[in-house]
Amino acid sequence: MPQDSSREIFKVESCRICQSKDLFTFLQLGPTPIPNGFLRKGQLNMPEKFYPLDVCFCQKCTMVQLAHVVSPEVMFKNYLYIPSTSSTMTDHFTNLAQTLIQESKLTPSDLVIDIGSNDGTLLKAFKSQGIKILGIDPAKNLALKANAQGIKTIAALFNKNIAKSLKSDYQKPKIITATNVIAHVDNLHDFFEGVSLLLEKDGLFVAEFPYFLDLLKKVQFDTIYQEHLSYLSLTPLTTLLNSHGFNLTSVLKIPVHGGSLRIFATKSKTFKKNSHIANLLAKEQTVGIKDIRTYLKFRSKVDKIRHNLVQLLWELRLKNKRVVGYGASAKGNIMLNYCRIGTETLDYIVDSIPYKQGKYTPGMHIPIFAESKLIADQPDYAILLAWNFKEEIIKKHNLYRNRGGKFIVTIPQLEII
Ligand code: DWN
Repeated sequence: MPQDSSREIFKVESCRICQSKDLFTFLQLGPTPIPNGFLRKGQLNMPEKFYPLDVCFCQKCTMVQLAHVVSPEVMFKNYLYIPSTSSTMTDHFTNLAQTLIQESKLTPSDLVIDIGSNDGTLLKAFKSQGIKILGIDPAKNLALKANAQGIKTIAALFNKNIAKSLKSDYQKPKIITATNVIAHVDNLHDFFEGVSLLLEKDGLFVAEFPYFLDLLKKVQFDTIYQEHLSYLSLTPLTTLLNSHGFNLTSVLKIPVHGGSLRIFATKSKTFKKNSHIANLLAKEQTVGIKDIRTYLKFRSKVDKIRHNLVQLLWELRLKNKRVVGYGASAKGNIMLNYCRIGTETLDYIVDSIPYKQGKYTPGMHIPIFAESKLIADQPDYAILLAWNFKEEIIKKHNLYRNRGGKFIVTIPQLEII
């Protein structure tokens, strides 16, 4: 259903892939504030907007999706997530560009368009190899930053109309990439009509997104939030791609963001499929993505994580232990709001991003400081709220741990390291 941009939120009446109305809500995490909506001190006493966070699955095509859509205007107009703040993601995107240049035999006359290009981290890697690039991103603050660094970026939310205007102003791209984007798109049919219009006839569409089977297996419920409208698996995605004349040619499981999929799709008539596709589709069936019991089991695992975490923090408080948070991430804010963990439990959160330092987390209003405070203050425990960077973060803090400091990891299960 096309979004009425004048409305801030609306309820999903039918599946965004197959239009079925048979949507089963299996988890309710809300209401919560937008998890990237960090507050300045002066905003703490002002009214804060909370939005529902109900998750449902389509009993016809198995697409897992939020039951409400919050306007992209609310979420992306001033977007604070920047992948280049972590070496994990910078390395990841450099490798992706090199892989695509080699496998697609790109030459300097070829154009690559990145939808949801953010601060241009991926496009910089293509540009450094002499490939023509163009970014599209709805966040004006990020487009400004990317253009200032010589990464041509159009500040717009990609759709069929944008594709039409790009088609008249630019050559057809040989590759269109979309990393951590399609899960954020409400009108997926309009999106893929745009990709289909823009892409070179035998061109390649490459997308990356957190994989729903990883979310299910590792109980990554804190990655469920308003900007992630869909939680993608291959079964419904194949239905969607096929309906726009695309065929999956390859899929690859990758470790970023707790476990993601990289998919390759083309409209070319001459294509080879790799065997992983059939294997993963079969695995989705055996895991039971069509079975309501799968989702009810997931819900009880989520409640167990909440119970165990709150219980542990209570015990630590009774022992007068000092606990802080590490990584003011969107997922961390979902965890904190769902478990009602506030400044009564966490003194503060440390984070490497200057944007976030000096601000407060949405909903629970926990103050955010630079990472250096962890060493200066040496609290007893730090809850790792950015578990997707567990290795990178813990590797930095031998001194903190050698002095007796401990990290609490919550996902996929509670552990103290
Ligand atoms: O879809 C999205 C996924 C891909 O990532 C976006 N919607 C938003 C984002 O989710 P997030 O906010 O959970 O992002 P991060 O990048 O997982 O958050 C990590 C946080 O941890 C950042 O605020 C930076 C911080 N950090 C840190 O303090 N020290 C990160 C590293 C690597 C560090 O060493």
